[in-house]
Amino acid sequence: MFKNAIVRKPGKSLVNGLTSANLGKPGYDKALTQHAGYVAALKKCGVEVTVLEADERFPDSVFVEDTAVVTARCAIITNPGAAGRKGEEVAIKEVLTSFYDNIEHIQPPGTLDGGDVMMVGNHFYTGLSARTNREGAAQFTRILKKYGCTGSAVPLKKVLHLKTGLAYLENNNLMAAGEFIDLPLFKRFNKIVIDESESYSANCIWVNGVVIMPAGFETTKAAVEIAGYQVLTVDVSEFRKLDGGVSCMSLRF
Ligand code: CIR
Repeated sequence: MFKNAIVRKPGKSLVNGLTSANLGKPGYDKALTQHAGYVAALKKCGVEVTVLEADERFPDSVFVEDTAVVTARCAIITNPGAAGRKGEEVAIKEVLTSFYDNIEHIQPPGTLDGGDVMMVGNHFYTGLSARTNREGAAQFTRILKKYGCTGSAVPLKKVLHLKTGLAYLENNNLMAAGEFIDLPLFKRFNKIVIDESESYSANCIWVNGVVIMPAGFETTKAAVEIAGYQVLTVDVSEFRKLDGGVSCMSLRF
């Protein structure tokens, strides 16, 4: 169960965020409203939400997930892989020190984005992506070992982050899209296979038994409900324009 979540409000500089989506520029006012809706959904799942003010220096800083990996035993501050995002992690570390005694770091030349890490109990799958390099993943696995956890690497082919195409819903249930559907590594899971036309909806989060997912993906929503979950949908269209989604917008622990 998660007790806490940390989020950061989007800033006006959001319009300059990194993207490959080709969906146009996000609207600031709309993004603020959507962000408030996202926070409300987290609260409905019973977590205490720490809402950080916008940091205009970093257009992508609303995507706090990439700056740290928060586990039951330690917080690992990342070295984000995109040049323009390096430094976002400094303020997140300050916040996490009031929640964690054990804080670790990914050190250069290692890079790692939290969006590349999927937690399954004490095991952490780490995507090797344009953002997370082998050195970052190796450091991460060494840190996990210190805390009695394990890690394994998953080379990515197309997606930005591992959790762009995967979401673990506990109880051995895994949502999978695109390149992950037939990957032998994930054979042991009960898979909720996401249709190509709804692949964006693979980026969802399990929060205390409830699944928060993006609005507008009815086939996926029905499949998650059939699997036995209550679903909360949130409109995150403005964040999608920056390749972000519901997992990227919070740290949950
Ligand atoms: C970026 O390219 O870094 C942001 N525009 C999107 C980050 C999405 N984060 C995530 O999937 N964890």
